[in-house]
Amino acid sequence: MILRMPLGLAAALSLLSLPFAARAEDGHQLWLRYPSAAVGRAGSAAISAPDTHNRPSLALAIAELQRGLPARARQGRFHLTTPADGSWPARYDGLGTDGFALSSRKLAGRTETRIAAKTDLGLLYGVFHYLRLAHSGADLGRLDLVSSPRIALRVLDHWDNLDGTVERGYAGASIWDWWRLPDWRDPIYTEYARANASVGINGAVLNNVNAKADSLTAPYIAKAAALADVFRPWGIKVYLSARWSAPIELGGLKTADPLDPAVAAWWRAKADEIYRAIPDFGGFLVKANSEGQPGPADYHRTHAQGANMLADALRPHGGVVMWRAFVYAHDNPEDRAKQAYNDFKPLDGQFADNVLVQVKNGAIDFQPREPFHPLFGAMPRTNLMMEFQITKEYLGQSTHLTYLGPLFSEALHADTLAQGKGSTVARVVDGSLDGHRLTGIAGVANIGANRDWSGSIFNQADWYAFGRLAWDPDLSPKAIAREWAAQTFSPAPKVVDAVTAIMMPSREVAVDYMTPLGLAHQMSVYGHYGPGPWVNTLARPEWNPVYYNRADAQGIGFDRTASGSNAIAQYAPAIAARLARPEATDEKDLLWFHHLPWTYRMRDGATLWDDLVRHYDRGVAGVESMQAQWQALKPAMDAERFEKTRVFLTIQRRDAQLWRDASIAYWQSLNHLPLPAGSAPPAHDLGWYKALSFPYAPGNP
Ligand code: GCV
Repeated sequence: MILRMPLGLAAALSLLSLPFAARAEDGHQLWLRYPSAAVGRAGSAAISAPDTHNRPSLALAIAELQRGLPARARQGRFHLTTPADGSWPARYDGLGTDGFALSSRKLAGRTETRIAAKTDLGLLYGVFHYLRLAHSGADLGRLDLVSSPRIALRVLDHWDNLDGTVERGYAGASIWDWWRLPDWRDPIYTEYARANASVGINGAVLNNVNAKADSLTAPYIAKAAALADVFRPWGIKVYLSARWSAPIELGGLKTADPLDPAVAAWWRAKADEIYRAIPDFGGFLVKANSEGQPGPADYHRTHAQGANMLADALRPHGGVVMWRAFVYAHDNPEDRAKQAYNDFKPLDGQFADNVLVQVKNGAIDFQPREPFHPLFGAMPRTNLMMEFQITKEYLGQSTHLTYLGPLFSEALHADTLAQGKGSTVARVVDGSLDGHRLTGIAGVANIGANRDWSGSIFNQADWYAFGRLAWDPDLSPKAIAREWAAQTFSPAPKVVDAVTAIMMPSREVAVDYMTPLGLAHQMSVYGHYGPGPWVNTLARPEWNPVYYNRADAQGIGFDRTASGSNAIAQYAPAIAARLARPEATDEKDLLWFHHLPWTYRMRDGATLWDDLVRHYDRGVAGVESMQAQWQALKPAMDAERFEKTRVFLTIQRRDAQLWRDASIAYWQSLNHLPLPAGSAPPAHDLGWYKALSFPYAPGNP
């Protein structure tokens, strides 16, 4: 079938069929702006594609191509094909499900572009990739590429509560309108699905891991089913966080013991009920025996026994269990960083084949920098999936510009050495290291009801980067920043260069002003936003910053060598040997692994104290430089997005100073050391910083 229509009309029609932002530059259109200058003028595009009857993903692919085709590609011809539609080139046989091939050539002065995929969803991904190239200024006349996702399940975890709040959410209320679902299907759901599909995300866990059993009741299953219906053509499956004690709370059982036949039967019936409403339901995500949540350990059963019981219930339907390894217990005096490994490593090989153990990138909790979690590489007979946090609980939340591409990439490229050099975390996660087929990666979503979705324009880049790295963990964060900047602002090289130059160092800048040299979890009690290195009053020891910094008159840092908690022994022997010696430890991780005197000599000859202060100074200077770089971009920016980012950078500058000054004031109250030459004293005394209070910080549970 050849579709030929004036592109102006095509664009108008597709705008009618998809919800569209009336206000132009408030960030709502994300990276999918397709600037009207490029698509709004008359012209014609010829698209040959199979009949779309009963092929909703194919229909979406065609509509998206019509909607987004830039002026310079308008005279071309496009062919969309799958093997079922004939004329399938043998060289594409190796394409994975969801993968696509893009090729183009000039024929009689016209560009012929072929988008080929094994599935209609692959075609949709191919179209999005074509448009990504088109709006990033690529040469569209000589394309020849194939691309398949390396990881099968590319999932957003929403920590959204049924009352509309979002735990650790900094972009307003939840976008799920549970109250009016399933009747009212807000157009935002389609926009959400489209944005995710554009970067290859194919799953959404709808509710918070701190789950309410209500999500598993019939009315809420019907609500989830309505969302699943909207998401389906975009290739997105829904999953639910399951509360372990639901058989008691909903089923009236006396126990949730996974080995009790009545409990297993309850879950089987529940799974059957869900699949009747959502035939392609993805499965359950479970937080068990962690931070007060119930779990199998309440009945002296292991995580594997718990996960496998649920997996049995889902297996007949093709569902999976994503079982979180984020566990630590208040009554366990062991170093918190060691507890998940201690619990899970002995269970390697015991998890069912439709279980994925979901491991955070580091062993504590989404800090500005953490060494990779030692479970990666330590459980070769288990499907391990990665959990990143896209929402920036510990990285300045919505107002600090801290691009997470480098953080994600750093974790994925860490070498576990589990099977010699090159045993990267990415190869554990994509299954290639240990031959796993069921693979997954999750990102805790940073999406809310704010017009700009993520609480700031630049936070959108973290959502984007997560999707792109989930598709291909080897993509460079810089290349991702460039393509995001081109689509979000302008493909003009000057703009792309300048925006990328702001983004790339930004995470390191935040590390510098918050938690340099391997410090971690120094955030205040008020929503993990500002500084609180002195805090020692929280209910559990490992919730207190002093637990992590261990600072006193003599020194600072957490000894995780053999003379301390010996957490380093959880890594491969060659890594542990390196980490045993401070002088062989990467200085970025120094105080994560070592307790050192303030006078310890760093590699550059400076004392640890002087170096620490310089890092704080560098952090503040880094924000100043981001401000100046942004200011210089003003002529190239629309007023609305320019101003919002400008103001946010002002907030970030103020916060960076606060972080620096408060931290230094506290360390000085312990070590009484002078500041290095050229470093200004904190603006206030320690008491002033301690007295600051921010009781209504957003996102707190
Ligand atoms: C969903 C941290 C956060 C909690 C979060 C928890 C988790 O502790 O502060 O809000 O709870 O991680 O990942 O389960």
